[in-house]
Amino acid sequence: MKLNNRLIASLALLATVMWLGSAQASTIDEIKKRGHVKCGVSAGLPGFSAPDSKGNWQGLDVDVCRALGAAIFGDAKKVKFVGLSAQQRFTALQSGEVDVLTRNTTHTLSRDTSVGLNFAPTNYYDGQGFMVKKKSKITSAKQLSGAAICVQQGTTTERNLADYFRQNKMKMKPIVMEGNDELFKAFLAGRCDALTTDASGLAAERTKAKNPNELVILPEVISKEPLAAAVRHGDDAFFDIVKWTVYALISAEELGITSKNVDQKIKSYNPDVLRFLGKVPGNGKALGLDEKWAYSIVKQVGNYGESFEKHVGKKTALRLDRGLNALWTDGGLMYSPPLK
Ligand SMILES: N[C@@H](CCC(=O)N[C@@H](CS)C(=O)NCC(=O)O)C(=O)O
Repeated sequence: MKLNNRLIASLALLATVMWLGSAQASTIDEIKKRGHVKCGVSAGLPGFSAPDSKGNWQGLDVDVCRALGAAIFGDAKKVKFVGLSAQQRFTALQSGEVDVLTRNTTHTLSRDTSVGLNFAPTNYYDGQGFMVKKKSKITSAKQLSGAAICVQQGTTTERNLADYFRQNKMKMKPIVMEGNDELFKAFLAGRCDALTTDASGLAAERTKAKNPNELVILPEVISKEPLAAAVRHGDDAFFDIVKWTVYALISAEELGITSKNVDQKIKSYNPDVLRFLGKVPGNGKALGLDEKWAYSIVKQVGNYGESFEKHVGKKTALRLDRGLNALWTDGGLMYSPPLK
């Protein structure tokens, strides 16, 4: 009898552990049941994520989210965007308010461990910089000793700023705020001498100014900011989907598959192309997705290079170079492991 009770108790414990395990590992089931992916994004960072004049979200980070909709549902529109400040983002992910952050978030050791995140591959290699007003005549960060510097709360930027000034034996006064817009307004109003954040963020903010040419980004890049999508710890299946969705965007560019030529590429003789497009099956099944998952990404969203040029490239207001974000074959760091 005692043995029986113990057996029942052990089985109950095992069942609870298995249930907890499966409950934790079910983001993708929840997404499928709900019918859309919930992505946490920056609320107003032109080029990365911001609503356009018609209220449609646009940007390089937004495209990662749309690519997830395309991969999971075959429909890039099956996504919802939740605008989050830097301070709000991790709580929103942990509480389940969003499934994934596609929000210019730097991959760091502490976020990967203590904050409990898993990072997808970097979708924008960045570094922290400073912006000043042209009329200040400042041309180097080394001239900022004694300056008041505007910085956003809850970012890697805050710590890098302190480190940089300490390392260079310079003093500064941080002006810290949570809201991006209020921070930029404070900078324009002269409450600080310089604004600091990721260089891409500076380029994005500059486009909001009445006269962007009056603002200068200084040449120093003081940190490494690999920006990547992130999911919660403990859900390998969903992590795999997010990871390979980003790789698919990069891989499509490597294979020369674009939103324009994707339908012709189905007739290709290249086995990597055929596997990518699902003509040779296997990748979809391995991820628990339709075999056309990667086809849908490129058809509806484009490849990484297309997304880059459309939102942040030379012909946009941000005018960013590919730089480190070029393919490895062009001297950059963008490289996808094989989709096979
Ligand atoms: N990459 C840094 C900074 C990210 C960040 O939040 N930057 C600000 C300044 S560019 C931003 O995106 N703000 C947009 C917003 O709050 O909507 C991090 O992960 O901590």
